[in-house]
Formats: sequence, structure tokens, C-alpha cells
Amino acid sequence: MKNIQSFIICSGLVTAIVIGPSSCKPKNAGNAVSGDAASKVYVAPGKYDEFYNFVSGGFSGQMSVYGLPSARLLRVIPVFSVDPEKGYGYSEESKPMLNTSHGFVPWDDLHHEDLSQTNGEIDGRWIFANANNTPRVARVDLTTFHTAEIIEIPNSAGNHSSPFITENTEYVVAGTRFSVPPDNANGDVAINSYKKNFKGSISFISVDKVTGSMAIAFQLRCPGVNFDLSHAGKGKSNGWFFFSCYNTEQANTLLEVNASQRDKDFIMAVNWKKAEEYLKAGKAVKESVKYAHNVYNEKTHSATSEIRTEVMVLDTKELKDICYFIPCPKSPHGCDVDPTGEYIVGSGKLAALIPVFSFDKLMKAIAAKDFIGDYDGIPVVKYESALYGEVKKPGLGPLHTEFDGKGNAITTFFVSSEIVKWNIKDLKVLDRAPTYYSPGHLCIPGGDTKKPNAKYVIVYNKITKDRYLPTGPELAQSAQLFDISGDKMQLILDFPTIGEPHYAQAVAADVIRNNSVKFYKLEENTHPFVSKGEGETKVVRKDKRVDIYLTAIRSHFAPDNIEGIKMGDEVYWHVTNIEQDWDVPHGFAIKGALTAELLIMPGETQTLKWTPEKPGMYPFYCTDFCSALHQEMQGYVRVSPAGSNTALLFSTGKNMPPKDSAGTK
Ligand code: K7E
Ligand code: CUA
Repeated sequence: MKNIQSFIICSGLVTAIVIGPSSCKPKNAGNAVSGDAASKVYVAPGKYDEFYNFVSGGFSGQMSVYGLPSARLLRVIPVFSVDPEKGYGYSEESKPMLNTSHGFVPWDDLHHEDLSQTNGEIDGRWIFANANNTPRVARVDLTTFHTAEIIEIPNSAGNHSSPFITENTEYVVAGTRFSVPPDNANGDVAINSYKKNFKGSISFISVDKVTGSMAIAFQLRCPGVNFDLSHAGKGKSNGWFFFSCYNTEQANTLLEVNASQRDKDFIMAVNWKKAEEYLKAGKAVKESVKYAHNVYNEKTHSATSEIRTEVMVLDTKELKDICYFIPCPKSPHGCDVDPTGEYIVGSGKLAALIPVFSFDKLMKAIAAKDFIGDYDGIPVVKYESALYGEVKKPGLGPLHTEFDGKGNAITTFFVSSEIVKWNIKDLKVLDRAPTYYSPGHLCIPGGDTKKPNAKYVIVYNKITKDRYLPTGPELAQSAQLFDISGDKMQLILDFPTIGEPHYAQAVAADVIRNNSVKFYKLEENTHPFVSKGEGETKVVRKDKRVDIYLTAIRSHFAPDNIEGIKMGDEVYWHVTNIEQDWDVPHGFAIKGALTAELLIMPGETQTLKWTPEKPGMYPFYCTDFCSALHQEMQGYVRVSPAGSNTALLFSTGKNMPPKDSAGTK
């Protein structure tokens, strides 16, 4: 996203001259906020915020959770990147979550999030997120704020137009950014054979209504363009999905010039109910692929990863009536559908206007076959036949739009650094407010659902320049909170973000906060290495593998003296937190461990694998300040040379018999 501005000079002339990474500082870009801003964002100590705000972390691979309006950071949820703070991706239990067909991938680029919906309203059960780089979709469980499931997407590269959901969370979609040769084809082809060999792909991932479990129901094989963003139809347009496409030039080099040639690219309208019919009628082709499906089980407290090998593919060129292209000026990015489902807004990054399409007109045009031809076998609807109207001169570099539920839309303008509110019916600009600077996404609570809650809009900026204390070469990216309850949008707060924020979701806190899991029930823990009490703790050797069954409770580990570990052993620390109370995690860390700490929730078991690298004494301790005697929560493990006769012993609270060889009697 960061180089769009280099296409457009601040005067508004569209040009391909690179002018460097500066954007236009808005006129009247004062820093002042009005006098009552502080009181609008002040949430007194001990009081709760009114909204949760889930913010994507971009290249951090994680998701952060803020309370609004205070912008207090509540949590960073590890999703696609390892997180030593929580042991995510380091504990034996969580490692399978990051498994892919390429092996263990410890990082990704998370751009978009979508909260689950029932009847077009946020139901607070799950939030989905996309991995851009190694294509994946994650589901985070909002009772635990843990990543519960990750599914990899085959036939895809750069999973950008994802993870947008249908109004009853029947499907999460994942559209490929890069077109590539399909996985079952020979990918070892000349890059300049793009037009012949490269294909687009859109995946429909079904979501189980009760468990949330994901499965790839089918994929659409599409022309080789770049799919950028998407949103589902809703209400009258439920059953359809809309995707912005760029690079309809099918360029394979220097896209910044070569994919900006055509005056219009496309929005692709997808009739997914029709696709479902074709699937049921047996029209899909089974293709062999390889993708990982990773699931976290809250009873075993462990993830499993399975490699799947088949996917059902529907060819949109052969099977008519699934896909239609609507011309959309120029290099569209955001693709947003208003709360009624009638209006589809395309945001052409290089366009000087915002086209608004009408679902009713689109349906009529399709029925009347009002096409101007086809593109790679897909009918192209006449622009004017699908167009409701254009917002004229809205600003420069429109990117994303959300809706306030009162008949208005708010769009971000990357180049002119502002948000602009406009009326959907008469397409008139109502208000504009500067942002600091170069906004990408924006978010209104429920702003992409049927029922927005339009008290605030939060705008996520790419550049902060002079807004904060400098922090070396890299400056904070930021969010800005605007009060939109009145006619004028009013800036009331700036706050820095974790990683690079792209899309975000916000929802009234009450939808989520009462469902929180407080701790895991120990009696339901079916982890194979659980210790449900100190009486069950033990150390078990089997050849070179040593399993240590450890418990943690305020303020000691059991056992806390262990001897008889030998060089060459592979040691597994299975730590069960046997507390049964809210907010009493214990940590576990051991000197020299090449992994991370463990952070173990009450009732949970987590495992650290440790291979000592030399004989000696290794202290371990609790990392989470859990009680007044937290600093006493520690232990020792003794490592002896391979082949030594140190007996395997463990104890808590009493000294072990002096059976060893090194100086004790
Ligand atoms: Cu506009 Cu990746 Cu959604 Cu960022 S994308 S801004
Ligand atoms: Cu347990 Cu500190």
C-alpha cells in the first residue's frame, strides 16, 4: 500500500512520475482538537470502554485489541507470527498452528479482519483474519481471545481479498492477489507466459454454525488478474460477493506502470448461490493440492495439523452465470457494500471519482445480457448499466469506505490525507476532515454490516511524520478516532498502533465481554501429560526422552528439584497450572532454553521442549508476577554428562537422598 502516492501529484494530476514517498499535507492541518475532545475519550480508571476495537497488525502478523474511546491497548493476540511472550509457536502445543504445506512458517502479514455475523449483525463469536504471504485464514475465538483454527489456501498467493464473510457466516472468502499457475499444474514456466498459464482463484471456506470449524467448500478458477478486496452482498444482494480486481492488463512486470494502463479495471460480481448449485450438481473438478488445516483443541490444550490433499474447483469460464465483471475506474482497491445491500462502492486508487453501483441495475443488466463483451470468458456488464452514480471530486486516492447506517458513507483518501463523508442517495459530499497522514482503512463499529453503530469512525494511517515523539528511522503508525455522532466529523484522539494497521473491526463491548472464559476446568483437561494435582507429578524417562510432569500453583512448582537429566536427553516440561481462578497465569522459563517462555492459563497444560547443551545446574522460574512470593517460585534441574550414573530423582519441599556422584555424601 505504501507506494500508491507516488503515482499522483498533489495537484490531482494523474501521472506515472515517481515523486517519492511524500503525501500531501492537508491544508489547515492544525493539531488542535476542540475543547471537549478530552472528555469524550476519557474513561475513568476502573471503568470499562464502550467498544472493542480489533486492529490488524500488518507485517507484525498479529491482531491487537483496544478499548474505545480511550484507546487503551488491552491485548495483542498472536495469530500468524510466533510470540515468545505467550509461548505461541514455541510451546509444543501451539507449534502445529503455524504448520503449512511449506513447513513451519513463523510469520505472516495480517491485513484484514471480519467479525462473525448472524443475520447481518455482529454476533461476537469469532473474528477471522487473513495471512497475506503464505495464504491462510485464521479464526480467533472471542471467548478466549485465542487463535482457534488456521486453514491454508491452495492455488493462491498473496491472500489479500480475504477474510470477508457472508451475512450468516456461511462462508469466509479468500481471493488471491497474485494470479499463479494452479498448484496441480507445472509452475516451472516462463514468467512472460502469464496470460496463458496464470490463473486467479477465489476460495469459499465454509464455517460450521456451532463449532466455527472451517473447511474449503469450493474454489472458483478465475481469469489471471489481481484480486484486491471484497465484501459480501447483504439483504437483497445476499448470495452475491463483490471483488475489486486490478491488473486486468495481465502484466507480469513493473505493475506500477503496466497495470495502470487501462482506464477501467473491474469489480467482479460472484453469484455464490449459483456456484453452490453447480457444486451440488457435480460440476466441480477435484484437484490434488496440499494445504494445512490446523485446529486448537481447548480440552487437550493442543493443536493438531493435518495436510489435506483435495479441493473442489469450479471453472468460471465454463460454468456460466457465476461471475460477471463490472468496469470500475481505475485500479480499484476497496470494494464495499452499504447496509441495505443495494449500493456497491468501488474505490479506484487512481480515479478522480467514486463509482457507486446499483445491485438492482446490475441484476437487470445481467438479465438483459447488457454486456459489452467478455474478458477471458467472463461477461462484462456495461458500466452505465450497473452504475448508480458517481461521487464527483471527492478527494485524491480513495481507498476504503464504511457506512454509518444513516444513509452516509465515509471514504479514506490516501493521497489527499482526509476522510470524506458523502450521502449515498444523492452522492453529495457532506463533510471532510484531515487525517495525519495517508489513511488506509477505516472502521465504524459494524460499518460493514447491516447495522452500523455510528458513534465513531477510526482511521488507520500509514504515516505519522510529525505527530509523535520520534523513535529513530521508523515512526509509529497510528489510528485516529473521530466522533461522527453529529454533522461534522470531529477528531478526538490519536493513538499509535502495533505493526501496520490495515482493516479493523469494532463492536459494542457488551456483545463480547460477558462470554469470556475465565479459566479452564482442570477436570476437563485431557492433555496426555496433564498433572491434575501435585500427587500426579513425576519425571519419566524412556531412553533419551524425559517427560517432566510439573504443576504450578502460587507460589511453587512441583517438583522443584530434579536430578538425573543427562546430556543427549530430550526433555519435555509439561507444566499444568492447577489454579482454578480468573487471571492467575503462571510462567515457566529455564536458563538457556532455545525456545521461549511458557505462559500457562489456569487449568491449562503447556509443554516446553528443552535440550541442555552442557552439564551443569539450570534454574527455572515463574515469569508472571503471580503472588507476593512470586520471586520464590523457582526450581533447579541438574544436568550430568552422558553415561553418568546420577539417579533420576525429583522432589518438592524435602531434600533428595544423597545418591549422586559429585561431592554430596
Ligand atoms: Cu488497503 Cu492490504 Cu486492505 Cu492496507 S489494504 S490499507
Ligand atoms: Cu507463578 Cu509467578
